[in-house]
Amino acid sequence: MKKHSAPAATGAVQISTEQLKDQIVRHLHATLGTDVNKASPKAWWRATCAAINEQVYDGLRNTQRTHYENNTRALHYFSLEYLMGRLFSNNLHNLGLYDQAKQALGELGMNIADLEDQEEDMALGNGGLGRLAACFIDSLATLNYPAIGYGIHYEHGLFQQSFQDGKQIERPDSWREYGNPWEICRPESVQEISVYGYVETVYDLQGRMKKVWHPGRIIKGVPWDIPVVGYNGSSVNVLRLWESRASDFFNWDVFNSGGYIDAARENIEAETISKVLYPNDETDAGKELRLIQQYFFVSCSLKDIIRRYKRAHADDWSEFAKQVVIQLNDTHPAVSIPELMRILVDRAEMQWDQAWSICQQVFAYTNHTLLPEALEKWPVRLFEKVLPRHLEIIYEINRRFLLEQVDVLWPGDDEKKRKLSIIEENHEPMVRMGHLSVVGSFRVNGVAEIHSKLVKSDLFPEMVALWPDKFTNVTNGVTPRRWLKACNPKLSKLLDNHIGTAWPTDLKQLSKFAAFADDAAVQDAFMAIKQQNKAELATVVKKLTNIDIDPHAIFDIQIKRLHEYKRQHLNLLHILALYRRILQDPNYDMAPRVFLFGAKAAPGYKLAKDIIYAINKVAEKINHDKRVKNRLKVVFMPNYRVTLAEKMIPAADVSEQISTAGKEASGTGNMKLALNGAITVGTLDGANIEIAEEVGDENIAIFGLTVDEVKTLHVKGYNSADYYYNNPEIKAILDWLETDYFTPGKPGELAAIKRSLLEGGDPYLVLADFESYSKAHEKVDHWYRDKALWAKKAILNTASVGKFTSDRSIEDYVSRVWHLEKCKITKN
Ligand code: GPK
Repeated sequence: MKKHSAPAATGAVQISTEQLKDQIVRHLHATLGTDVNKASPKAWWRATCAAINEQVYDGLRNTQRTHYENNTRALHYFSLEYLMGRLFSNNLHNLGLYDQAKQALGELGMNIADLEDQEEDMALGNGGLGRLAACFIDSLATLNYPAIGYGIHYEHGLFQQSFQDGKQIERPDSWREYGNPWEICRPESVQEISVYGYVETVYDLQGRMKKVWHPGRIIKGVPWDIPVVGYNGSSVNVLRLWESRASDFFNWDVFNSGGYIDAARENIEAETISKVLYPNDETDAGKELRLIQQYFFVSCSLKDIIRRYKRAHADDWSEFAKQVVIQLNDTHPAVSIPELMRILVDRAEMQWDQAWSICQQVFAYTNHTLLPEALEKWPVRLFEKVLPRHLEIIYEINRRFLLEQVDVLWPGDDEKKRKLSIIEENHEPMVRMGHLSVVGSFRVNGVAEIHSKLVKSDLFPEMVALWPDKFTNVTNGVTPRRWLKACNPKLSKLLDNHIGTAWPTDLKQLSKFAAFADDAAVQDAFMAIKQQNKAELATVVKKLTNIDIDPHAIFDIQIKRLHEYKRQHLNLLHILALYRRILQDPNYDMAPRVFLFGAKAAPGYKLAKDIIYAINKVAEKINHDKRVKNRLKVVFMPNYRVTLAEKMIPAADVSEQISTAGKEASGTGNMKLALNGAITVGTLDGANIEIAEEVGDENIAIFGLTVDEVKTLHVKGYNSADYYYNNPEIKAILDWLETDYFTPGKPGELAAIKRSLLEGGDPYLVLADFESYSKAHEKVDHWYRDKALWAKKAILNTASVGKFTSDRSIEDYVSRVWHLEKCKITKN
């Protein structure tokens, strides 16, 4: 076996363990006002963060100076969500200081893992879209691209989930109640933004018409900067998050009694804007506060960008589109398009055409879903109330679009105009944010090959006819620093020893590991690591749920938001089928399996909550049934989040990626699990298709209808009842759910699932895919019984998924969309 030396962190920070110890102790004294002999774990954690920050801030200063000196073009990522998780171990790994910090803390009598557990997750996102943003800013910094992430500094991130008698309970997440060591408040860069009010038409001395917006409310945006440390101490970029406050302009100085109380009320209203993240994933909340959130952060961010631009260019706008590119992470920040138009036309007094040309060179839009309920639309009425001037600008954008584009290609075709109009003319007129985003952007991308195809064919076919070159694909990716190196240190060491240490920034190197797929010693080492990771997860499971699971069983994991289209209930039906087979045949032969779930349901999503409840109730029954003889266990992990994902993913044998074909835009959990050696049971949907291409058909268990078959079935007319009446197993399971078998004394409590699949018409084709899914699992069961075969497949999964690094996604964006130059950071 070839041995490689330990990772030599090239650009990494140089500091001795002794110096690191001194820094930690110094911060314990000088920053925390405590001492080694009485400091709490929290104080130790904070002191260590402060010591880490000394290195981080060096990098931050160097990066900002270098970018400024080189007058670099920069990417501005606009996202309502950043699902960052913890930063402690991430920052240490990226600085190349993890092992050293572990050593230093050890010598000080502290265990680094205990300190890591002091940190709250920074959960400023719902799921895939928010975590993608976090992976992207890691890759941007690692690849030395000038970039800044803009978003909202939510006081409360995604709710904390617990179960009470199996039902989801939500509690507020107060991640920074006692401060957050990773953020820097920048009062010198405060912005003020306006909402509400009315628009006045005035004429200047030359008789030119001008629109003047008289806002009803002014709100202050306070920026908080989170340094984003690139791997190997390359760039340190910034995530800038805006917190809303009442403007100073209003009112604490109104000191008569009535005024004072009114001022306090306005204060509260202003601060409400950044109070809480909307917990809906892929549903349009349609609430006034949400629109204000979107506008608030977009307006603050654009003003921030323009302030920075003007430092170098004053009022000369000719370089703006060369310096600035803005990526819209879904339509959530799409109000930036009329906002930039307003700034250019109303404020900078630019001609419309020139302003529009700038906009169309600056914005690019990523679509993350085709689900109709996720496509944002705002009632015109609401827009008019909150952003009256922006509505006028949208009307003008639309008027010109319909006249100069649509009517030119389809003269006199009112049907086309109706379909393409940014304004949906229905009973209640709506602003279509997807249409606005496509019209206002120079590039539009989907997030996996199939999804990008469907964006073109099903969502915006006429827009493709108008602008064929506007549309492209960038398949998602995940950062291998967090999702392999940091979360799976044992596997990382094994890889270092066999393929060298370059893989964290050159993930295609993993393919070299395929050469060891048949090597018995490597197979043993690989499976021994999986076994240890499973044992560690079993301890976590015991602590969180008090359920005992056997680390020798297959760990079969489905972790993602709870959604009908993701079909956790298909997984549940299969579990019920296995349980029933065991009850019917006490000798039913199956490799022991533990089914693990992690998922939050949007608080208002009734059926999603019903599914959580059903899984919990079925779990209770199965886990206590002696007849099962430990062949089957079911665990629903509470409060699934990034930190839990980091413990579950390295322990997974099987990865459940079972969405109805055509519904999952890409998925990114699928990538993380395969990277850590899990075998995918999946449909030909989203990035699963590309994973199958990479790992080969014999190393993945594909099942179910394809996108084309789904379409055909819907056209033909799908009748779920046929499957219920024709498949006795399906019938028995669904009928079972109606009894009180799983909810003693309370029959019917789990019946909503059956109803949705029968009366509800089974819109996600659960019953149609059930049999094929069950077969795929039988195949997996057989594979697992052959230890060498399984090890080989697992190794080949890890070795084959180098494509799915977010570094590759970023390089694709750079060449297809952003056209940035790398900027090597110089030290001074
Ligand atoms: C898509 F539209 C949305 C949304 O509101 N939230 C969200 O997390 C996900 N997504 C897709 O569902 C995933 O398939 C995809 O991998 C992820 O975005 C990142 O692109």
